[in-house]
Amino acid sequence: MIKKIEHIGIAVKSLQHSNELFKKLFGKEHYKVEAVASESVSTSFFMLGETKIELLEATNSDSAISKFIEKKGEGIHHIAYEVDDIYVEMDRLKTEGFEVLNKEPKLGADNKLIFFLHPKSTNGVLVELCQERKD
Ligand code: CMX
Repeated sequence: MIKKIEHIGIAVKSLQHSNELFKKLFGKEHYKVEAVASESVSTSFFMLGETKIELLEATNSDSAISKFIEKKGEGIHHIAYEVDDIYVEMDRLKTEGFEVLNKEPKLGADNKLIFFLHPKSTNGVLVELCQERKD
């Protein structure tokens, strides 16, 4: 079951610059910075009520974030939905005909197991499904 929007990911050119910008916008600091080597990104998180905003900066030119910014510029990159059982949701969404981009859920930022749906199968919006790691 999909429970709620867990976070919205925003692609930025400079985490340092955007941390300052979003600090002014939200009136509060980001609560953490985390590098995700497997995704070639550096991230920072702001908490807004129950929803997080994740800023993503590419750490190399092969990163999905580099390619996205090159093509579309900075902006909303994905919406992440929290699920209660990531393996059940992966099977369900495959069966429903969505294009699942990962063979298995993988480790993402913020201690989450994650997988993605191709934006071509979700009306042009990259969808991340995530679940808190339990171990
Ligand atoms: N949102 C909407 N559309 C997107 C997109 C995004 N974030 N990224 C790419 N696209 C579009 C492109 O504009 C292109 O559209 P057109 O064909 O109309 O020009 C199309 O998707 C390209 O698709 P593709 O050739 O299959 O693939 P790309 O090499 O551009 O990669 C994607 C796109 C989504 C498959 C790839 O970025 C991916 O696997 N993403 C999942 C992993 C990820 O995004 N990691 C970074 C975040 C990690 C984190 O949150 O920690």
